[in-house]
Amino acid sequence: MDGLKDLSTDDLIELASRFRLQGGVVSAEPFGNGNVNDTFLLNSDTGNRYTLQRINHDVFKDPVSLMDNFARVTRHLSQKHADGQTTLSTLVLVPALDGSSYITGEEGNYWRVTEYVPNGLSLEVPQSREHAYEAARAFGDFQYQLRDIPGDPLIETIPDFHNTESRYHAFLRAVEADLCQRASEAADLISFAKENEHLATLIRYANFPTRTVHNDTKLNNVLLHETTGVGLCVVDLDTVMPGCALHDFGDLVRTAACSSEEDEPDISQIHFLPDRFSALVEGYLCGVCDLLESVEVEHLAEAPQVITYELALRFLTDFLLGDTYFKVKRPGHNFERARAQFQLLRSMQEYASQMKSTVSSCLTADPA
Ligand code: GN1
Ligand code: MG
Repeated sequence: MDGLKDLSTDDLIELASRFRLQGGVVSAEPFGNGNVNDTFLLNSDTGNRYTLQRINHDVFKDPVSLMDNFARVTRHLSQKHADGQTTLSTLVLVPALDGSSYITGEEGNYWRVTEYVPNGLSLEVPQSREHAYEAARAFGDFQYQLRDIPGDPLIETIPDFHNTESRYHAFLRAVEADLCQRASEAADLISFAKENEHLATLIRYANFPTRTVHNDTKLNNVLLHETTGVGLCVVDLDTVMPGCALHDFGDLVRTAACSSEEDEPDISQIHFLPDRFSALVEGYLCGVCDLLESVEVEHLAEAPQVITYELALRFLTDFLLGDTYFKVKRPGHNFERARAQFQLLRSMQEYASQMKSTVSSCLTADPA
């Protein structure tokens, strides 16, 4: 992708030197598990650490507006933290030498630097109910704090991002085109996707309040404190934009109430975890305070199915189109991701009525 693999440590250090860092950078290494952007951890000779990120402009078509969103969101959240309205911290942008929030590099790449968040634990699979609760409380609080971000609505960094119906149509087009002759191999997954078409229209933006939401609430996008497990900081802010609260809740459940990572190749290992789900509902309802309207609360139990279905469609579509969107680590990786998500969906469907009762009982529980 854009010759990135050819970047040496010296290249990264040169990019880093264009930002106002403490000390000189002595090392730069790949960091994190993002499927879209490229992230590096920088260490400076003064002991400071930073993350350097390339914004994938094939995916994010307007990085300048994206960075404007990023700066507005972090400014707002840091003010809330300073005012004592939230215990969560937020990412801190490090300005470039010219004061801008980003730099442009070769081949039209956009780069930014944030301060490294110390003591943060980023999990792929929750290790306990407490982790699930804290992660959900943090994402709920994130939505709550952003309810009054001043100014115009944020720019949509990816239009129709959680429009499941348009994701379904893109999937149908990919099956039809079958550019890479992979549809026969994926026949079972394609059939399952079509059988579940009703999920594509269950949660439409227009039917719910528009809020400023995160839109990529994978468990690994919230840092918990590595020893106490308490929520520290929500990260990965590129898709923070107007959207629907239910997608955030659903995507967290997809990743935090599942026994396995999202690309688990052995589907017999993949199960929905009802005890984690109840912790997520409790944590989310605590974090989000009184923000939600009844129409949102009524769909909390269904949202995880919708978003799991949506991700399965996106992975399958990318597989059919030749792996052009998500980074892949091996041949068939997107196929495995799609298969895993459909398996999780099957497991969630077995628990559908229990999920509804869990939400109802959390709502009626005495909040004190
Ligand atoms: C991408 O890059 P990462 O891992 O934070 C994707 C999300 C998916 C996720 C699946 C902009 O997020 O929507 O849920 O992969 N981000 C974008 O792992 O498409
Ligand atoms: Mg992301």
